[in-house]
Amino acid sequence: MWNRKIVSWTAVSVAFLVSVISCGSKSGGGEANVEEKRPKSEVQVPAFNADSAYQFIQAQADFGPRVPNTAAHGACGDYLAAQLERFGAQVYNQQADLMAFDNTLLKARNIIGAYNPDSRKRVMLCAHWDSRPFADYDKDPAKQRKPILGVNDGASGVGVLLEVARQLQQQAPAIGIDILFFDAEDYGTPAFHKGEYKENTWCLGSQYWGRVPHVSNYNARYGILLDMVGGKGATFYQELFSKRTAGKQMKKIWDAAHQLGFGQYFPKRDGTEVTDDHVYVYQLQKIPCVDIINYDPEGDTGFGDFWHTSGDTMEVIDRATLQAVGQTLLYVIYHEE
Ligand code: AHN
Ligand code: ZN
Repeated sequence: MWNRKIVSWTAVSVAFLVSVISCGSKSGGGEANVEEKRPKSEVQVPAFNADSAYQFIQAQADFGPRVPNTAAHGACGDYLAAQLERFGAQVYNQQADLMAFDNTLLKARNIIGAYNPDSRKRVMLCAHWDSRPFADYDKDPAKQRKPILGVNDGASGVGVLLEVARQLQQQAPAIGIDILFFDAEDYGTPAFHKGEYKENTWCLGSQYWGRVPHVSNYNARYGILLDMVGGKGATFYQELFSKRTAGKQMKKIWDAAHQLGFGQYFPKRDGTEVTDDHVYVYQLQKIPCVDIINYDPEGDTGFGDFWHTSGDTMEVIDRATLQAVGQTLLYVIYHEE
């Protein structure tokens, strides 16, 4: 009777001692920091939900064309800021009056959501949220001066990033993330314009942000821009300005896509050079930025038959493409340390 009690208490105290020792070797001493870093293979990457992204795209499309100086544009801007707020970001609204190619003054608004704002290790994710006031590549001349719905060209990138925001709230990555919705990207000089030529008429919102970032002394390791990332059978050939100025980051993204089985969407082949928001992020803030943009080597414009036409509607969107882009993005973000 007594013997058994002594034996069992001894067993308990030995077990306690072992646990103290093993705890001590984990959390104490100089090795702790080394041990706490998970090997990259063990990083848990959340699952991107393409249905959710699709709904965020539909919600934007439901406002109608989001052309600056219209009521739909204002309402959609409020919606986007509220969504970022709801998903736990610190939200900045940058209002600016920007001059268009035809001297129209655009009431523009960049919308920025910051996660882990105090971290100096940052990656910026961007997309433009405005839609084009003209369908200048429409086959029907009667439609060419009408605004487009901009579902792939505009809403797709924003929809993917809203789903990323939702994931960031549920599980924080090791770094800070800024989601930037640039305005007035797509108000560039239309094909039918006969007046005086003006430079830099595209990407007015990112040009403004490049001159006046949402916080002073802003910096990020690099950026990723999403443009037309929802089209069925989309191919993201390697855009050449990105390849030249952010080649290392581009390789990391394309390698991730291939590792995840999305290689057919991300050919490791040269596309063309595109004047897009990433150009101004790099030129004005010296932040390398990779443009993931649909490029169709067969088509007339290079961007797909829907591009700057009345056909840029929900019908061009395929959840499988959203999944490929969104999951690749999450993979890259959650592997940063
Ligand atoms: C030009 O056509 C000069 N740039 C294309 C940028 C763009 C427009 N992306 C979407 N719409
Ligand atoms: Zn466009």
